[in-house]
Amino acid sequence: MFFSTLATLTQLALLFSRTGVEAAASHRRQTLAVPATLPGQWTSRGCYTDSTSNRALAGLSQSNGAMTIENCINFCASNSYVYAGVEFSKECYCGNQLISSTQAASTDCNMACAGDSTEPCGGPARLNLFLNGNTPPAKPSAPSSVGDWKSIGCWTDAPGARTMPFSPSVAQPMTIKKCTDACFAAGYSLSGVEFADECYCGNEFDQTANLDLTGSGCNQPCNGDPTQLCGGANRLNVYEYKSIAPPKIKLPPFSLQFWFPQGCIADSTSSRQLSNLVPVNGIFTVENCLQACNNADFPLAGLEFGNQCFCGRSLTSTPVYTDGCNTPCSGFSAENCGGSARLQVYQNLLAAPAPTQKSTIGTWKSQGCYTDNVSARTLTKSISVNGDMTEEACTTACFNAGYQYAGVEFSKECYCDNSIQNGSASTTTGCDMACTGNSFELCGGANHLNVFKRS
Ligand SMILES: *[C@@H]1O[C@H](CO)[C@@H](O)[C@H](O)[C@H]1NC(C)=O
Ligand SMILES: CC(=O)N[C@H]1CO[C@H](CO)[C@@H](O)[C@@H]1O
Repeated sequence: MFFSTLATLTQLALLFSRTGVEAAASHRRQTLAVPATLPGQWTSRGCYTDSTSNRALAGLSQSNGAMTIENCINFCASNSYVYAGVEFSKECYCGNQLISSTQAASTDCNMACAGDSTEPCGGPARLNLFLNGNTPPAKPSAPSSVGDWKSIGCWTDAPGARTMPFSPSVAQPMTIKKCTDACFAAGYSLSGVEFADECYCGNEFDQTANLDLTGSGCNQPCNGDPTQLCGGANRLNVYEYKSIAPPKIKLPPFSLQFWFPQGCIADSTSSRQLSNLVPVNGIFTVENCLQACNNADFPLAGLEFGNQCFCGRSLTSTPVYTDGCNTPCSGFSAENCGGSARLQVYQNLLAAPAPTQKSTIGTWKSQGCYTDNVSARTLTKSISVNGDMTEEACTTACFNAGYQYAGVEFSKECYCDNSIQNGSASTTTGCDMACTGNSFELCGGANHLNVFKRS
């Protein structure tokens, strides 16, 4: 039984392989030729590459069992296209530009037309291309506005995570206006056209969306208006309705709800107000910078120059509030991300920033944290200050009293001297109390001093 089955299978395999050989042979015998006479002024341009994910001819198309070169040319001509292309036996594509396509070997276009077995109708991912003799019109572009909608650029999209959630029903062929009209009617303030004939609407973008900065992915003319761009493969030309507040990206997650703006302050490249420059995941927006600082457990975030995200536990110097935080975020132009030498600061009001010792206060330089001992003081002159204690208040009091050293202790004490006394040692622990007068500043701890020395 086993052997007879095997024998049968072997015979079948031989039979199939012989059939395959004969089919290939008959295929070779078949001579495919472009008709000598084509409709109107149309001429054959040869065999060209195509791709299912980015069509070489992005206008109208059709596919049917009666496809011939003449049928395709007549279809494209009646729809005012300059290019026609037949592919994979029965497909016909029209367009006014050849997109990301190059000439291929003529032997690649070796499939007979479904409607005429003597004519070549391209091949897999190969077009027989025809031109009507006219100069192709100017390349399509994205108009800066369409009615009350203005262009906000070319954005990425993905089938698994749509940049905009709603796909309205729009009568083909697609134009930008048909899509903005459909989005307006459905109550949305953002409208995007994709892949020549798709329309999407939303009020905010998904967080996975990215601005295609070069715009090169938005390269397909609308199938209903060859002068306009309608996105591309996984690319949207997006329009925003003018009279509605700027679009926002998807609402920030719960973890960002306690972050609040703290104003615009002057910053400088030589002395950063927030010392940690961090990378941002996804597009560069305010929200994604806050998220980066939040994830790293920083209570302060600052945006600068449109594309820099800084995090910190405290500002390095007293902030000077100013204007100039008006540079659009590089990832999302509807939001501002600081400016040139301008830091737009946000704070997580739930996370109390850890206080730190200033590195300098005028001519005073930080000496770090020292141990102290009530019966053998590190700095032996106790001094009182006006108002609540801060590092500045103590250094000022010691300066006025003529001392070279100043130290703050136990959140509210100030000591001065001209040198470190009684063999006190520098330490990295024990200075952990904020000053009573400034919660961002360290004022020593129990039996520990933050020491400054004047130069
Ligand atoms: C503090 O100073 C006194 C006097 O020198 C000394 O006896 C004592 O051990 C010191 N205490 C500490 C914790 O160093
Ligand atoms: C306990 C002790 O040694 N105290 C000394 C700390 O330093 C001051 C100033 O040098 C001395 O006067 C104390 O005797």
